[in-house]
Amino acid sequence: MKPISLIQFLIEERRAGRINAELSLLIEVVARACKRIAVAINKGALGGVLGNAGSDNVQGEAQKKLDVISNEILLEANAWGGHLAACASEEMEDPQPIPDMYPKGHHLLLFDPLDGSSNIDVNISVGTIFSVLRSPDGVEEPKAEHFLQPGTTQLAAGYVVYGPATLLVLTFGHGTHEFTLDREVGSFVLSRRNLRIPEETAEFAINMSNQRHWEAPMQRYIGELLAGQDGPRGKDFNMRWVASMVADVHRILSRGGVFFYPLDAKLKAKAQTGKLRLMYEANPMAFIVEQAGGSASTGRARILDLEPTALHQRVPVFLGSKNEVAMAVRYHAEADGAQG
Ligand code: AFP
Repeated sequence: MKPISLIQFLIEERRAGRINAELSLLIEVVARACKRIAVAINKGALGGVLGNAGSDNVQGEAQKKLDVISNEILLEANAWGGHLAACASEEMEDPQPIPDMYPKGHHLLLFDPLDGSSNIDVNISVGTIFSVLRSPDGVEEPKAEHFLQPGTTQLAAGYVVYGPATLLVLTFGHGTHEFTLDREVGSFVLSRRNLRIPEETAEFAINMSNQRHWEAPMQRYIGELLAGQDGPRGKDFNMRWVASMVADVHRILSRGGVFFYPLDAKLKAKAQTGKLRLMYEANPMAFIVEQAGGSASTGRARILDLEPTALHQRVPVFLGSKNEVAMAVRYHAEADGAQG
């Protein structure tokens, strides 16, 4: 079969009436920006891009040089095309308006420009995550409050994983599709259509070093997986943790599995409601995973149904194979019920 480029795929989606020209352009622009990010990452130490930038982001986390570079690449690429009303990023406290000299579009773009960036200096996969919303009608200059729409309203979501190959995974709400960057030609090419996450799995992803801080239902659920064949589950489970959500989610989309970043006492002590950010990490990943037949929950609610309260809000994240997410959610409901 002839390879299908991302551009051709977008044209077909337009013809099928699933996206409009502006959204198609937006995805093209984000994909082009991510190719530039991939080039910067690939240069590594030779490009002088490793290490800390010497600044903190809005969450008080030390920024890597590549966090700052990736953010700038995405902002610059998206400023002038006329497809956006505003963008928001993990790296900026407030949304970035479109400069007055350029036309404005009807979309809002949220992104985590370089997720997993603490892995950069050790040459482990990192990624870009993005979410697209409609800008509310009649709003000239969107503010943070205009981005606070539930995940169910996303028009598109995707991520790029910068690994051994650079891959783009994308959904418009009609399945989840994977494109591989052909470096010689310089374009993303459809490599897998309609990814499916098996309902059953024997592989989980969690940062086990936080075990003693977890809530009781999380302790119970993971304890049963660790007990393996001798425990109540009657089978052995394998564990993987890359500490780059994009890489962990991509593995789950490729061979199944379940990912957890639960709320724990360590986060609560810092007055945090989770580790991962709702608007540009949890929501787009939840959309992608649900479109591939998986589930995504906070342990107590479906992520896509959450009513956001702040641009940089954090939430617990459980996502992946349906049956495992359901079991972990059931243990939380039982524990909450027992507490009255
Ligand atoms: P960084 O972007 O600061 O490296 O954080 C990555 C991340 O948000 C997500 O990609 C990982 O799943 C998670 O944090 C890893 O967190 P731990 O370092 O606590 O395991």
